[in-house]
Amino acid sequence: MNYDNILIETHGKVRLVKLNRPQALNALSPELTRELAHALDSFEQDTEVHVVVLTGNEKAFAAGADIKAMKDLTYMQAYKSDFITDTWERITKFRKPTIAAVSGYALGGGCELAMMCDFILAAESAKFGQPEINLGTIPGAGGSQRLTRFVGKSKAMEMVLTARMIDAQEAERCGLVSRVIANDKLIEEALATAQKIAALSMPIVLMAKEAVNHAYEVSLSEGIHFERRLFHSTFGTEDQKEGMNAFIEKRKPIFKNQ
Ligand code: DAK
Repeated sequence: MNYDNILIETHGKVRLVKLNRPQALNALSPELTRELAHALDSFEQDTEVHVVVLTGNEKAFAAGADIKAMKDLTYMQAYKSDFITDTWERITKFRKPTIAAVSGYALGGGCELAMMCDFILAAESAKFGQPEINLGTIPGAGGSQRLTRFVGKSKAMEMVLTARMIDAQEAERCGLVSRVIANDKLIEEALATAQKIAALSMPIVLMAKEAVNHAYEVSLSEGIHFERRLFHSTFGTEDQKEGMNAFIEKRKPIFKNQ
């Protein structure tokens, strides 16, 4: 498939995916989300790919779903086609780590897409918001649910009800982003972070991601039980033996992803 709306760069085992509709502040059109889903499918199959970094440009990560593409939808069209659900949800099922590197606007579906990644690194210029209420609609890709889990009810409610945007510093304070990075260092730092993960044991990284994600779905005791079982299973891997032996022998581990 040829991609017209995303750009892909290869950095060793890391793929940098750039949303690329600058003329529309990277508004997430159905074509763009289809291309993104297709690229994720191919990365999932490719054992050479360990981590994906998703980014936009300096002005916008993404200013939301494409309003021009959806404004005339009828209820029946949206409901019967389950409007763009499958392509949007692809990233939530992606097993390998994903990092959102956000500069500029991450609004509506843009904020939701960033939240679907495993963590968010924000440039100082980043602005997050769920402004759908201004358009006469509400968040449709999980914003009301994921934002509330990230930042708590009060701030999520204020953002969803008033469309107020928060800047990178506020987003870091309330736990929406893991770190704020100087504007000109964002991609460098996101790639360095991704490379660090890519150098680890892939199956163990997948288990760690699965364990953290489980915390969102189940009770604490069930989550801890799940984590314990995964932890025990790491002792069945060659990479656990290599990691612990390398520590004792004061050398760098050589993981074989086995
Ligand atoms: N859609 C389409 N075009 C957009 C856009 C968007 N979301 N945001 C910006 N653009 C376009 C503008 O129309 C303009 O195009 P031209 O007029 O030049 O042709 C160009 O990008 C530059 O935008 P501005 O001229 O407005 O730039 P400013 O710097 O003045 O303002 C802004 C930047 C980000 C404050 C402003 O563009 C803005 O407010 N944009 C809209 C933000 C917004 O309301 N976002 C939420 C959209 S609703 C779902 C999945 C997802 C969703 C729903 C369901 N399912 C899985 C079911 C998501 C819904 C949404 O995101």
